[in-house]
Amino acid sequence: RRPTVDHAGTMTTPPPGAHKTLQIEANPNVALITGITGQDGSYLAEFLLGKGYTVHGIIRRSSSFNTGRIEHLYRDKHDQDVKLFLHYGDLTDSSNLFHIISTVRPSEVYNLGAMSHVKVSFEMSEYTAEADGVGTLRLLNAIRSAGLEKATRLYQASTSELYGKVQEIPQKETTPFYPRSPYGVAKQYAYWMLINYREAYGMHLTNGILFNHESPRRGPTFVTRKITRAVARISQGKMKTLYLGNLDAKRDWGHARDYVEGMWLMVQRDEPDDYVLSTGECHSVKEFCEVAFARVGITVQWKGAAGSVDEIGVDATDPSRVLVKVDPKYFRPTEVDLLVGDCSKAKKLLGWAPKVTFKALAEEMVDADLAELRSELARAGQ
Ligand code: NDP
Ligand code: GDR
Repeated sequence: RRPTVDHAGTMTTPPPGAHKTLQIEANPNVALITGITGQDGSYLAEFLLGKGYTVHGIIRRSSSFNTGRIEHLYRDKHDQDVKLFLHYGDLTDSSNLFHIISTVRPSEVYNLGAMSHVKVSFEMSEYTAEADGVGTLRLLNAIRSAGLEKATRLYQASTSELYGKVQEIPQKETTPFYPRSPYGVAKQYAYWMLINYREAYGMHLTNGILFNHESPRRGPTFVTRKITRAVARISQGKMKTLYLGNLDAKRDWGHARDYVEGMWLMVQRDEPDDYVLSTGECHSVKEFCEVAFARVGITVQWKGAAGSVDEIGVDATDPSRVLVKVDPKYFRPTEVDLLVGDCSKAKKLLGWAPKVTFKALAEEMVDADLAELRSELARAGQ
């Protein structure tokens, strides 16, 4: 009857015989990743394979290929020494999750699967609650039902969106939450389910409260990638103007590759806990545009009333060339104005620190989009 310290710092000891369940052993060095086809899932799979893990991933059935980000890792299962296995599944399907968990018996689960777009969550609020909120509960219950509650550790992709409306700057593990979207609220449900199951059943469950992290593999509708793809196209004369929403939103942007290492470090700790990962630096959407355009030799100058829908970004050497315009359709019904994290706890306890700077991140993304566009154009004979 191991005593545990709860979220409020109180020591609790379960009563004798409490929650006795059949306990099954997990397969050592076997990880299961939900959301393996996403940005983080692909970097995490690479990282874990590099550490010698056998990696299982859950993929969704789709009418077109959705495994582009992990194609370079995948080998035919008939080959020898295959270490990556994919399973069809979905966080909205309990029996499927139970089947996968009980057959794979992973020692570590990384729950990265989610409807992860904040703006889209206003349009698909119920589905977002199902996948991001209740989906996490389904996964926890699958682990318990499979008898793995003492054997399997789980990482939950929690988010700086939990902080939402600014309560404190910078935001850290103790900052109160005030989510501002159906996505944020669904993730808050998942966050607290983890803490409840940790305290109720002594499970090794960790919330990583990660601030925005990007890469050349970032989905093209998130603002950074939308900007870097447009910058590449504008520089090659394939696009004239980029339409964005709130130019003044401020975010703490890091590199996804750095952040997946932090996820793994959290899971390796003897005791489960919750950690912020961030860079501690905050930049606006406008600043991201400036650095990205500078990479292709264009200086952006902002004109019109700052913060209004009439503000535009023009080419400083040819002001008739409008590079950026505001389209209110990209505004959110409720916005998160400013996020900047304090990751001192992760630095101290995990020895984690971000390596890639804001400028280097934006430049890497522009370079990758330029290279991709050039090869597309070459293929098309242009
Ligand atoms: P992506 O949107 O790139 O990837 C999301 C993944 O989840 C994809 O593999 C997607 O599959 C899968 N998925 C979506 N819905 C379901 C479902 N119902 N069942 C199973 N899988 C599903 O997100 P990121 O890689 O950027 O983020 C990973 C996680 O971290 C997400 O949970 C996100 O909310 C969270 N997060 C992300 C941050 C960031 O800045 N990137 C910051 C903080 C948290 P498919 O490819 O088929 O669409
Ligand atoms: P975010 O990322 O909402 O922080 O969620 P996103 O890149 O979508 O938006 C960042 C900020 O940019 C503003 N913005 C725009 N955003 C988009 N997508 N498109 C635009 O045209 C645009 N113009 C301005 C937004 O209003 C916002 O303020 C990401 C996701 O990865 C979540 O899953 C994750 O939890 C959080 O980061 C941390």
